[in-house]
Amino acid sequence: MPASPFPAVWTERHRLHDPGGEVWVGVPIPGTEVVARGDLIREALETAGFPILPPAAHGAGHLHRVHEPAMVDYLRTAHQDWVAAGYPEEPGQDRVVPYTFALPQMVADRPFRLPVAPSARAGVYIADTTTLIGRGTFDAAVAAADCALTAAEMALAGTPAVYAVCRPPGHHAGRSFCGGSCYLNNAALAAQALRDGGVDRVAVVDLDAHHGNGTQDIFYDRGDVLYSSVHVDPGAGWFPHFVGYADEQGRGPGEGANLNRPVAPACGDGPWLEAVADLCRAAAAHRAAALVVSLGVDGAAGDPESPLGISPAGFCRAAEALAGLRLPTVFVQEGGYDLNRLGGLVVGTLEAFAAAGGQP
Ligand code: SP5
Ligand code: ZN
Repeated sequence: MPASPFPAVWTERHRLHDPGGEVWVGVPIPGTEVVARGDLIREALETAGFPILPPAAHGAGHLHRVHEPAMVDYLRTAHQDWVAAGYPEEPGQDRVVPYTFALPQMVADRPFRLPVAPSARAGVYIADTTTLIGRGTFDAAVAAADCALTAAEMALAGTPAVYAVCRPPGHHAGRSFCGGSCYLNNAALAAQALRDGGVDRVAVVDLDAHHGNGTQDIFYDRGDVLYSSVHVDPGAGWFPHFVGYADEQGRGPGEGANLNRPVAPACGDGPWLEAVADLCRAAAAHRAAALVVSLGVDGAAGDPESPLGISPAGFCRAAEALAGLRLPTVFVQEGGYDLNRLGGLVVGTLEAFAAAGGQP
């Protein structure tokens, strides 16, 4: 099989999303999910000779296959409602950021009331204070979703491997919540598009340093889409904190179709690659006919958002293991925040996949 680069789907519309930093433990800090990420990845792809294609526009109907319509409507209108409420002038915040949260024990067993104040409404749909919404956030999130959907459609049409350069990322966005710098779940949209295009069983393998609690949420009750993830152990104090433990294995028809392999902080390549091998075995046992890879490279040594310490060669070994599945594959960009290494890590991983003949 030739080691030729495969197509990447990218759009400059990612630049519409500038979260303008994040609020962490109450303090506004610069944040790491920055506009430059999308451009650095594009430059690295271009230099390496990957064909770069624009996404096709998809309607809200595609988004509603994995997201609650009310949540999509919220995202669409949140920033304009925020501005209309005057928060940019008083107290001086021009991004949507929640201050109070609809904790389940506070609102359970009562008729649900959508808060009137936009500041409070944010706490219904946004799970943390690091996922800010600016003027162009919704349009950029839709453009990222379009990249993932276009990539899935190319896979359905016979392209053996395709890479969706999604920014903002998606795997922390659930059926009706946003969080962790994610708004719409690009990987889940790709997996659902593959299902809707006639693929009976799909496997999602999530290599991002963090557990993809949004993707898990979306598919937790379903047996047709396996969700599997290696990530830094939430039990060791890491985001997303509440979810991502090994005993979360799916529910009802989805029982056994959710696999979490938390690994220890600073584990390095060895334990991480053992976990990746488990995820590949699970994808094969699931008899998946297509693969979606949530490709976060924030597990890399030196990344500011994770302590895993994975080497560039480690990501290549993971790519080779995925290639061994010989499945049509859609890569979806998630995290990765070391701006000096981001482009090289992504391209190196994709090239290792191609060189290993990762095509059916
Ligand atoms: C897509 C993705 O990788 N999201 C991960 C978001 C993790 N954010 C956790 C927030 C922690 C705040 N970061 C502060 C860094 C200070 N060293
Ligand atoms: Zn991450």
